[in-house]
Amino acid sequence: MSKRIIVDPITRIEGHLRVEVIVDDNNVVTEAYSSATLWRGLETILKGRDPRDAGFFTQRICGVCTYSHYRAGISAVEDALKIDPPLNAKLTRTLMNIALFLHDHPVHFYHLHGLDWVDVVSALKADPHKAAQEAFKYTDNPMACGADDLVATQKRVAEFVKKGHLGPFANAYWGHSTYKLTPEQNLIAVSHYLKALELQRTAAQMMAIFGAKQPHPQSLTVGGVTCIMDLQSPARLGEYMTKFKEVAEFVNRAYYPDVVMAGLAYANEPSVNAGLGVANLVTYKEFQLNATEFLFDSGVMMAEDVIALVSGKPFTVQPLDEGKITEEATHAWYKDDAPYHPYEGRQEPKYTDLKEAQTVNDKGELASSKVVDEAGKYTWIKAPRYDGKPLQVGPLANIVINYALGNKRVKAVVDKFLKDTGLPITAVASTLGRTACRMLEAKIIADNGLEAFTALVNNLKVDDSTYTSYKIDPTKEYKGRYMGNAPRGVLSHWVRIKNGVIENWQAVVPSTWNASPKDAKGVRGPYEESLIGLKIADLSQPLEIIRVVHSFDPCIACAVHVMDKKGNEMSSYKVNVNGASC
Ligand code: NFE
Ligand code: MG
Repeated sequence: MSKRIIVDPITRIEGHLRVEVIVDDNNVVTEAYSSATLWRGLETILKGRDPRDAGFFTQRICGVCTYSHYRAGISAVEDALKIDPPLNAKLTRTLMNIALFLHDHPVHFYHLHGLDWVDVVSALKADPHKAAQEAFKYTDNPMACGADDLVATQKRVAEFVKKGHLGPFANAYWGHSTYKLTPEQNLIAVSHYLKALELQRTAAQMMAIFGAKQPHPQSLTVGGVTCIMDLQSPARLGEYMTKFKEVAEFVNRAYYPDVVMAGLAYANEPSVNAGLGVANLVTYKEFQLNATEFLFDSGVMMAEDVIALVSGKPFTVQPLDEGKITEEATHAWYKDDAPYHPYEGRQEPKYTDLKEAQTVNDKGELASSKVVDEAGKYTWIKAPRYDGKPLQVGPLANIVINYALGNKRVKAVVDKFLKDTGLPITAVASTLGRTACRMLEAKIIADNGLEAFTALVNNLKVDDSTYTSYKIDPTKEYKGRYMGNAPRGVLSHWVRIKNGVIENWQAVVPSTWNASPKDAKGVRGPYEESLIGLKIADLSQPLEIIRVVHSFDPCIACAVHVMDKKGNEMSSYKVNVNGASC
């Protein structure tokens, strides 16, 4: 008899996500449902507003990638009004985006996802001297991994445990059979977990140098940037460079070696060396480095081309056709099911709740429980599609497509990683690959980001413009969009302006692509698809499900752009091993 596992909410993410899976008699996942459980309606709030204010609203879509939505809100209006901001403004925006990515990716690996790979309790059993030696296997210059550092780390964690204040280390599945690091390796990673907390502060300060604060920076405006005093201050520019180097050093001396270590240890673990899921990938050019060059390029690769690439066969990378993007709501709690291009998109809510079902609870008793309505609507997240097909977005898509395009900066780093781990290129197409590609993306930014800084400093010597003026003609209609890459993948905002105010605004967000429900044809979204075939060792401890879903770095606040008016109903944590018959 098939069984249903409900993980609700999946924690250590932004927002509220419920995942239900059906497993067969061998505990292998045969069906999956990704359900976002809260709604807000930022797109509705934007209607009728002055387009110049849009960025200040869109940045409130999320508390994590606030900058991504801020810049998207500003840039979509610039696109509509055909404004080309000065190079100084573009490069300042790059520097702020670098601050965001170098903040976000390490936070994800260490503080949101790391404990899926790292057993903190095991780290307490490690020999710190052996661990200090072990750290040299993965880098010539390990950070925070001297024997003294590691003794101090163990003491800090042990004191935490002794007081019973487990904080972020509570409620995990310590000792789970799929944890693969040795106690010494776990200790190295825990030391970096603590160090990464300090790095969060530094990266936030990098953003605040030009953005005035973080989160929710304030210095972008339609037409340019307002941080003129900071750009004219050598001390402020120097401060950015110092902090950049500090964070870049962490990426190279801790993050990179830790992912190499995890790659080696987990290479043969079936729950992470599969799970690519939706193999259609998209990325968008990002990180303008100078007047003409970007660090990453755009492209779309459909599944057959991704498979050809990793099998060493001929493949193609297609240019992105923005006209092929739609969002539909067959299984989402909105009125209009049909697919609409984002310029025509709509989001009138139609909530139909979960459904009552007889399931077997943890004690083996028949009980009434709420489960997703498989045939009906089951999430607040719409289903974005490209030419009618789901796409996976995020660092995996960005790295694979740029590797396929022959992007030299990307290829060098990916080839080094494959050499350091001995992994084949096929290993990238997996849950482990998603986690590794996020680190590789951070490393490529850390290794090349100062090019944008140098270009800005040089340009400021000959050009002091930071703003392009413009007029909005209330008798004219405009439409425009922003496309770019946020830390979780391709982000687009689409605006139509009429009578001088916003007529329609749609945000199609990275986590909307990845957390998408099924569409009218029953085709699954990326989270759902990546769970199919996953074998779960112990149904009462579904760590494998959490690890796969976390590898996407879910942000459900972004995906639904929502705020709950009635209060938070989903505060109870439930891992329901209920042998529901289906
Ligand atoms: Ni809320 Fe976001 C990013 C955007 S959502 S974190 O990155 O855009 O996937
Ligand atoms: Mg939207």
